Amino acid sequence: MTSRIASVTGRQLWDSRGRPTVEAEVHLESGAIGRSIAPAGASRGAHEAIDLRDGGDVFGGFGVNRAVAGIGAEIAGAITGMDARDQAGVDNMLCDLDGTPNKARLGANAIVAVSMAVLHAAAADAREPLWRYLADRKKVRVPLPEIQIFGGGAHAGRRTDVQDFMVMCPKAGSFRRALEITDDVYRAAGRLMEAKGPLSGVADEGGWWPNFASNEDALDTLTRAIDASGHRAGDDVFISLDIAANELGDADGYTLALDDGRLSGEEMAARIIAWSKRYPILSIEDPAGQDDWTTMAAVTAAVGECVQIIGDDVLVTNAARVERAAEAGVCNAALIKVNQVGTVTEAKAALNAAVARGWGAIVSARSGESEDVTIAHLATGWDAGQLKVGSFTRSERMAKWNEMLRIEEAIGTDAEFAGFSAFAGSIGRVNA
Ligand code: 2PG
Ligand code: MG
Repeated sequence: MTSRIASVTGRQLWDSRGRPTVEAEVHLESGAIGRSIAPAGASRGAHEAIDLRDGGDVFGGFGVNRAVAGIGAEIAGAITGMDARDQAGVDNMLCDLDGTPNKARLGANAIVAVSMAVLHAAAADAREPLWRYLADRKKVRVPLPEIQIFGGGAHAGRRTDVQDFMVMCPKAGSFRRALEITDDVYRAAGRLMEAKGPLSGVADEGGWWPNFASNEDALDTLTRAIDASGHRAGDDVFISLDIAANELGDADGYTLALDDGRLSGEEMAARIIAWSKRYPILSIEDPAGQDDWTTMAAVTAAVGECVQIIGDDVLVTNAARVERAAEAGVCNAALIKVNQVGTVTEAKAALNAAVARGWGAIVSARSGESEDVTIAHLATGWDAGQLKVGSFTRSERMAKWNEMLRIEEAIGTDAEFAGFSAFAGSIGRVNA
């Protein structure tokens, strides 16, 4: 009875956008089993690891037959017999086997599914829930959620330029209470949207479809929704934005199609800084394109003492990029998406690099998701402090929030909600 890997298989499943995705299943000699499903992004950075898709006409080119075949053949051949508890050893083997800098040959979708399945198998072998296996007896906090109310950008036919309009409730005291408050805001926002005109359903991550005249109209409506929900904007509920500016341009300029067209990097920084002063904003992700570190650093220099500035496409969960970005004062928090880099070990290294710099860290879902709840366990077990999953509807999102409720319950009376402690430097203190 050992924790050695006995078999590795892959299969094609379907994700929340109805596209094929990869599931990996790992069996250990002890009988323990681990399974995990690869997520998929829509607003992707150029420096991300690359999924292997079949191309052609079938399933819009999104087929994963080649990725699945690679798991059952090459990957299984390489890691069968390895100890599942040696996550770094397995992940290094996966990287070496792939042999490309961006996982393009075997596919980040295949590699991430296998890497996470091995982790699940190791936790099952230790007879521990994954979060506790990762915490390794250290005390961990229950992460602060950021939850989408309106979804725009690449997730909603670009109806707004800004991609995610979210809320954070750092004073909630518990994860359970943060969800209750968010539900109040989500429903109040729905009523305001209905009053504006016909409600047009929801975007890719389940947030309300954004029928707005301008990006500021969305910010005004969200602020009003918070107040209408019976909570206080800028006190117990704050706004968090993912600008996903990589989709809007680069150092040569940005296009805010809903507002006034073309902005230079300097004008973009000025616009974001003005928003952060005018609205109860606590966190802003990717206010500039992936290689426009000048604009990003300008925003961080101006408001980084009181607003969290998160790097997503800018950092792509890459420890080396986190180090370089920290040197350049580009942001003060890192978004951590395992599939952006490809393996659990590399994602943890990026998180460690962020934490070592005193940054905030947010474990995040992708816009294409599934019932897989691994990220709830990573956010808790790694003590990241924050978790981003998408909106407060749709089961691929609710599965993660619900798993967090189970984890909070399992931690019991010991559970410490991260709240304002999740933020870098003075941000928590200034806003508390
Ligand atoms: C992001 C994510 C989640 P995607 O930009 O942070 O909202 O989107 O998975 O499409 O990259
Ligand atoms: Mg993002």
